[in-house]
Amino acid sequence: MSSILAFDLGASSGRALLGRLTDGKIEVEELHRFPNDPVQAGDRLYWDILRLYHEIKQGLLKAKHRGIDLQSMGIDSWAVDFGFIGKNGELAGNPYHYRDRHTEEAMERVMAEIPAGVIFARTGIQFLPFNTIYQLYALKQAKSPVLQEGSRLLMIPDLLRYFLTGEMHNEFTNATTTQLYNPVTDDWDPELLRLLDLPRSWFGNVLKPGELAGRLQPSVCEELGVASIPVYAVAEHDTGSAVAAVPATEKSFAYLSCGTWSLMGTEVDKPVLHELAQKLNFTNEGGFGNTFRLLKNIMGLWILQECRREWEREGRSYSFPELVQLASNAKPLATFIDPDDDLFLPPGDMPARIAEYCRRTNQAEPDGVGEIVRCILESLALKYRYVFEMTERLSGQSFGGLHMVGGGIQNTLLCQWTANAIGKPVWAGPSEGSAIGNLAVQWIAQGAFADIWEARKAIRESFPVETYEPSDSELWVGAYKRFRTLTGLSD
Ligand code: ADP
Ligand code: LRH
Repeated sequence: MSSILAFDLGASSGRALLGRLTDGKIEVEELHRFPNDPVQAGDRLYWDILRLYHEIKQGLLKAKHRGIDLQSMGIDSWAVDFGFIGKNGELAGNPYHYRDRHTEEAMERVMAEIPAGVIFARTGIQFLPFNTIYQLYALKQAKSPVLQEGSRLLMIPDLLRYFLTGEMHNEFTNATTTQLYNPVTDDWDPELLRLLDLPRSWFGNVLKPGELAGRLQPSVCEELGVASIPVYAVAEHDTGSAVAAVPATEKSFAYLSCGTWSLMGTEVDKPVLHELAQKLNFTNEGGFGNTFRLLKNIMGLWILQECRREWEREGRSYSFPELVQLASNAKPLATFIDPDDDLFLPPGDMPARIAEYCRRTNQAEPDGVGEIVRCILESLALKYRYVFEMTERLSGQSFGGLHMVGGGIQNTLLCQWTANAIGKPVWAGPSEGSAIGNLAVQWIAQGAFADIWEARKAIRESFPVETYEPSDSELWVGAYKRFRTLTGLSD
């Protein structure tokens, strides 16, 4: 029996999942879970990177205390963020959170220097204001001291792996999210680096998911009193790991990775680089086995997380199940927001911003917690329909339903409303998609599964998948028309 460990760091929490494989059946156990709260210090919003590293060590210690003989481990996390390792081998500065305001206007400025069409043709990546490319531009403009000759840029899992192994590598799936990686030449794009005056030496060799990235270094083994275990590069972008874990049977399928973000799309063999993909602002993020995720970011449950944080600040604490219960009692299909309006990207008072959006669009403001939560969840479900249709249009496929994975599937109302909105079944599971995809890639690397399809079959047979059949079709078709008009979303 092989025991391996997956660390999955989401924007709201992190966990260490122990995976065991017996006769093709996967069992998982959550060894460790920890919050991932960003830290505001002065004007800046940071990740608490050393705390995250500490939590990874805690996970390893818990495995040791349980007497588990680990064969390997892997780390995945949210994308686009990074740290620099200076010439002295130390972390230079503390990584910024992608929601920090330092990138304000950076995307527009870069696009004034390099046409958007050139950037898209060279990377296939959607235009999000916090992509690594714009963060680097903003740091350069600010003459940040972290940018130095001879430094190395490491994405978040690259950085944590470096602390563990002492080896510096960039991993493919996360590298693509920088919007500086060319999926056709399969390398950092020299032209974009030249145009932005970013030294090639900052960017290292790129490992594909499934390649060995090193072993726990002696100092770490000594500190923790553990044996040196192999550390694999997995699909280190959490969305890449989540999609690897989709328990699909069909080659072409639609998915929604539902957590802090909602990521909806399909898996393709080659990046889709034509004009319509750029116009619809779809992305082609690198995946396991040289696949690409043709998908679009939707703001997701972040808006609900921020409402919850705001209510907590006011002294009202609600669990997610309580919020879902309150929403289920509120008036249906009353008010809508476009979750992807710029208003909702930065942290802050989301209930007030939802009210502002409603005033702007001549709608009555939702009154009370239940109505606000209902507005968020129904608007998400309707936005899912919009992106589902765009995914079908772009890929030329018609999907029989939607696979949902991620922590958000514990919200059964959202799953049901998503089925209602798209008018097709939703298959929900597993909820720990990213961590399970992380485990699957380690097992493929070790030969325990022949390929991703064998791994997906094992996932299908090892974890429950809940089916939600669509209902109330007429109501939702009417609501979708209103939603499209109110939000101004065009074809
Ligand atoms: P991330 O990995 O991005 O941090 P997760 O995949 O862990 O996010 O999903 C977190 C989201 O899942 C929360 O924002 C919340 O909306 C939802 N969620 C978690 N637990 C529950 C629950 N018990 N009931 C309903 N929703 C839940
Ligand atoms: C989801 C995610 C998403 C990125 C965002 C920064 O956790 O990795 O795929 O766009 O975080």
